[in-house]
Amino acid sequence: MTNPISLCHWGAFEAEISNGRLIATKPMQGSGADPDMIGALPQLVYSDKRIDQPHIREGWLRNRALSDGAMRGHDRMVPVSWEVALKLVSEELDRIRTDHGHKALFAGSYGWSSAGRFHHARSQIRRFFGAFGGYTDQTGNYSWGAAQIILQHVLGSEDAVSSAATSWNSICGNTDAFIAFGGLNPKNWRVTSGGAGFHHMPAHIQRAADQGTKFIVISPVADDIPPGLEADWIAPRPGSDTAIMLGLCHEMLRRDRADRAFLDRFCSGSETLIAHLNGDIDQQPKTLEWAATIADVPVQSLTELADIMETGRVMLTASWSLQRAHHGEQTYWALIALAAMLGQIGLPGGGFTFGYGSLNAVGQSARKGLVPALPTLGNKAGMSIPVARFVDMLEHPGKSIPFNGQHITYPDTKLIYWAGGNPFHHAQDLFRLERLWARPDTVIVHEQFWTATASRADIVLPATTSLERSDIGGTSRDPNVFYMPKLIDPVGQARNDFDVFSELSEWSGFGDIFSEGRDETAWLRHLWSRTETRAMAQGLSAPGFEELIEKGVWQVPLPDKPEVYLSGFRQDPVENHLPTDSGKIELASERIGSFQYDDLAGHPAWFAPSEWIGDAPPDALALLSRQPAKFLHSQLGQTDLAGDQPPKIWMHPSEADQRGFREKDLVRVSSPRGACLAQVARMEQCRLGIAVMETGPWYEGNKTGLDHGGNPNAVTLDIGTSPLSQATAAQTCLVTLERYLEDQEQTG
Ligand SMILES: Nc1nc2c(c(=O)[nH]1)N[C@H]1C(S)=C(S)[C@@H](COP(=O)(O)OP(=O)(O)OC[C@H]3O[C@@H](n4cnc5c(=O)[nH]c(N)nc54)[C@H](O)[C@@H]3O)O[C@H]1N2
Ligand SMILES: Nc1nc2c(c(=O)[nH]1)N[C@H]1C(S)=C(S)[C@@H](COP(=O)(O)OP(=O)(O)OC[C@H]3O[C@@H](n4cnc5c(=O)[nH]c(N)nc54)[C@H](O)[C@@H]3O)O[C@H]1N2
Ligand SMILES: [Mo]
Repeated sequence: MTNPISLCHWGAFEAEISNGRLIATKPMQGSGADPDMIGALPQLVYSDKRIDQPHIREGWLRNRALSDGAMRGHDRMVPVSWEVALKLVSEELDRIRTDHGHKALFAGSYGWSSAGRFHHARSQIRRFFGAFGGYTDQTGNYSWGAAQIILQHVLGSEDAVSSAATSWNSICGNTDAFIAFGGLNPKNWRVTSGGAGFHHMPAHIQRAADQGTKFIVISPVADDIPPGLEADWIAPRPGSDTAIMLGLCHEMLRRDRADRAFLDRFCSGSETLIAHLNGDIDQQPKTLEWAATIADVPVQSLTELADIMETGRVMLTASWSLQRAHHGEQTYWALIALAAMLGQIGLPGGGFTFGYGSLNAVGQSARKGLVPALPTLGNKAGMSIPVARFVDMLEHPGKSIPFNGQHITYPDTKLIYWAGGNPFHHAQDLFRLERLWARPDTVIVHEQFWTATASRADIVLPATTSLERSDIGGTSRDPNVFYMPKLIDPVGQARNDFDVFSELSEWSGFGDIFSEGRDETAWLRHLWSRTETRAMAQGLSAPGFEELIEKGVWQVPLPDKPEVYLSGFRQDPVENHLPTDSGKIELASERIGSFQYDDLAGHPAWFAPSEWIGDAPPDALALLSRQPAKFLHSQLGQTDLAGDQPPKIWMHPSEADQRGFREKDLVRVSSPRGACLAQVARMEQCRLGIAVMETGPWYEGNKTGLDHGGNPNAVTLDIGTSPLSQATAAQTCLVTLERYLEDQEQTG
């Protein structure tokens, strides 16, 4: 018998099951998924961090809402039956709604959850609270929250970061120079939101290189160049990319190589931008010298970059990390401006696309709309806050914040409900989160594992993993849709999030609204019938539900032509005008200008970030907290992939020498927010003035403000990118390092 195939965010896999137990997992043949991450699934599923049954915090069990929230994470967790736990959840939801109203229920529950689109925990919880009558939700995401807003103004939609991409088929053979701000780090291609059948990015890049594309990587760290690829490397200060892009715009104008006809026909606001580039108002022309000083790179390397851009077909890209920083919107706006100057937007292999270096399958070429999604039920409370502002919301109930031209007034949160996310992984400034997490009356978490978040809840309900239930999964970036069969029985007393919410909604009398009378199989069949209809509209014939189960995967036929982002607009900018105010690409935006935000002009501009290495004390380092190589965020952190603890902090050998650190020395990484532990690791190919850590280690903050788990979010800054998008600015962070001497640590 052949082994069953299933899917997770880090790829498709073959599972070996024996006597009802998952024995081993390996990448689906030919998929290119990472064997270490896939191979860790049995360890993950049977980890001793699994939550075996529902638990209630002792203090809450005794005093409920009157208990001391500061004891979260300290009190004993008392095991209880499902019946007791669900009754308490149900009563508490009812109490909060009656006493405080729907907005007091914070259930935005940001997080990646697992692959599998029906059991997707964040969709389930939002559907439940929609049926419940409303809640406070979260808008946007951590990945590209700043891009999402700025692109709506500049291009009329977020497509350029969320779904649209010039495909590799168009790049290969057409692109002369591929310029990657933030690089093309292969570690990021191990993951696709929803899971993908193919991990072919290294092959795409190799094919492009073989067909003559020259790669230029602009990143503080050379491992952002894929191994084996010959690429030019420019290593700027973090946070300076916008200045480089504007400098190059200025240079194209100076050399009379800017495509004025393109600017006139396809863009609005170019005069305003050009006036800024020339320094008409601030008397500072945005020359290459100006940019080189900000970025701390030789001006010669920028001149050479401009030489490369002058001829041939140029593809510009920026990793998502570049907009997860203070003023992150500007980087994306400036990249679009630079592409507009070159005038190749909408041509094969030219223009810009965001995120080739950020996620597997960007530009892979696949048909969209065929992966099912669980429909939500709206939110009658009409309340949603920018995703990364939730700690601020906990601190300042009633405060009004600017957001994309409007104002959002924070609700007074009485209950937090999370399923499918790990805020004690993803939020910035975790010590602040921990202080404010104590405030609400009640915290309820569905989790598979005793994460830092689950350990800090009042009511913890154990959830199944995607291997313990059946589902349908995939991503619109990849041409496969998977049936994900239930491979093993639930571990311990774990239940599906769907079953928990179904039962809660039955008790509260809105079972029909939430589940619509369907069980798992009926839902999968229903969602699949919608896919069949959509497939038909695209002239495709999807397999029937039974056939899908039997086959395990539907290989969707590829689109007929390579995708070229904005080619339709280029062919006919009137008929296919953009949904912006001007119908064109907005190189200046009157609308953004009218918001009159500080530090935000109506056109792309470089602003020094609030913590800026260009103006920092000599012992400071700019901390890049980037995506982990072998985890998915905090997921897999409970397996052997976590390696030696605490996690590493990489820096240039001379930065280590200057501080007297040897390899593997334990150091305290500090900022005004707090500190975390890390092990010194030297990295030759890295610029000065920076330190690099991976996100994902499990937070273990103590009362002295030291996180023994080594989570960089113990030190990151929790501010919005700008009043425009209020997105995470995690990459803007200065730290200092000192050797950690255990006996000097004060306990308290
Ligand atoms: N400093 C810094 N911080 C960052 C970033 C950064 O670059 N730097 N990146 C940010 C980004 S882009 C992101 S996307 C976020 C990621 O933040 P998250 O998405 O919150 O991170 P995950 O670790 O994926 O959390 C998912 C949680 O859901 C649980 N889970 C999985 N499946 C299920 C399920 O079926 N049911 C239930 N109930 N639970 C389930 C997992 O065990 C895990 O604890 O982090 C952000 N934080
Ligand atoms: N293996 C793995 N892959 C993942 C994920 C994961 O958890 N694990 N998470 C996925 C998710 S949710 C997301 S959102 C994407 C995120 O994708 P990205 O945001 O692109 O990923 P990062 O690793 O944070 O950053 C990419 C590179 O940007 C560089 N960089 C950082 N700051 C600067 C800067 O100011 N200037 C320049 N020029 N370069 C800079 C860093 O060297 C880093 O290696 O990754 C996805 N891929
Ligand atoms: Mo993300």
